Amino acid sequence: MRVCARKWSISEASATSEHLYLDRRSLLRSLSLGGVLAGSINSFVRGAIADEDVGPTSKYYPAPRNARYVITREITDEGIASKYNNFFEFGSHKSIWKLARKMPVEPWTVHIDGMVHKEMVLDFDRLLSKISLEERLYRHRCVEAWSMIVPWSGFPLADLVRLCDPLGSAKYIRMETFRDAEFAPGHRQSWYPWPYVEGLTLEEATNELAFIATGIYGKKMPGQHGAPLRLVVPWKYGFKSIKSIVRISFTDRRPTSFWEQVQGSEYGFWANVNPDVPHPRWSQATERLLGSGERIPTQIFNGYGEYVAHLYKGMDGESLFV
Ligand SMILES: Nc1nc2c(c(=O)[nH]1)N[C@H]1C(S)=C(S)[C@@H](COP(=O)(O)O)O[C@H]1N2
Ligand SMILES: [Mo]
Repeated sequence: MRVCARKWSISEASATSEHLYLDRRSLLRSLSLGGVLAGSINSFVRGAIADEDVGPTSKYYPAPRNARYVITREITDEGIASKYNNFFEFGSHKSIWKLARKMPVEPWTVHIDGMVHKEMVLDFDRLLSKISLEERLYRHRCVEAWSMIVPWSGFPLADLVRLCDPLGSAKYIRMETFRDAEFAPGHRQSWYPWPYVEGLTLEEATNELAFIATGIYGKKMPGQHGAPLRLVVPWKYGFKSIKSIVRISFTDRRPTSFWEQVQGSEYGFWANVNPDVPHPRWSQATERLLGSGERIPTQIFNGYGEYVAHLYKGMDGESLFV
């Protein structure tokens, strides 16, 4: 096991002290999850890497499957999904798993700031010890026209938003990935606007589909999939589902996401899946299923229109599908 206790750096100095803050009572109040939040704060071995089936959080998996989010098509083979990844911090090729799976993830903290009643630094392990996880089967559609069907474990983003206690005037949530040029070679590619940033409206973030995944395939999240916690917004192109989150900010200004800054005409803020709106350089009408390689029709909102189409009513002036 790799022994490494350093913390990931975040892009700006935080106004909050380094003291790890998580108020149990306010968490229990703000998360209406019922009486399941037992368990004590664990002591743990520092320096565990993400993909080992050991460490303080591995005991939470597998989580019970939520029957509301089941898909009839076959689940993508784990060995394939875990070796074909986008995680530009580790390089722009699809084999970043070899390096990313070794990323150190303990300790891991998430800074909560911006338009909130109280800024906080959440300790990931403590957070998990107080939340009940569930498993959801979701489709995932990359803007590059490949797709997969995977079982994520985690909890609704809406629960985390409630815990963060944003001001009534906040309109957007902005999320940021770690920065570490030593461990993640992509961060040395200075032409990219690091750190990776993504954003949603608060309405999107509190939609029932928006999910914080902490595991996949019934195990805790391996590094290449965005350990220890990543966003999953299955009705949008995959790049919106930001990995390895270290900061969550609330704001009244629409955040500029990483890919929007790189090439806004090809990767916009909304990025909702739509087979009828081609990418400027390729069609989005069909997708290649990882594993079988089968080509299948792409669906509007990636098949999740009944959950999310109402979010975009009356917004015809916006580029909702780029
Ligand atoms: N921080 C970060 N998050 C990211 C990316 C990335 O490069 N960096 N790639 C995105 C893209 S393009 C896709 S398709 C998905 C891929 O998730 P997976 O590798 O777990 O399948 O992660 C998204 N989240
Ligand atoms: Mo993607």
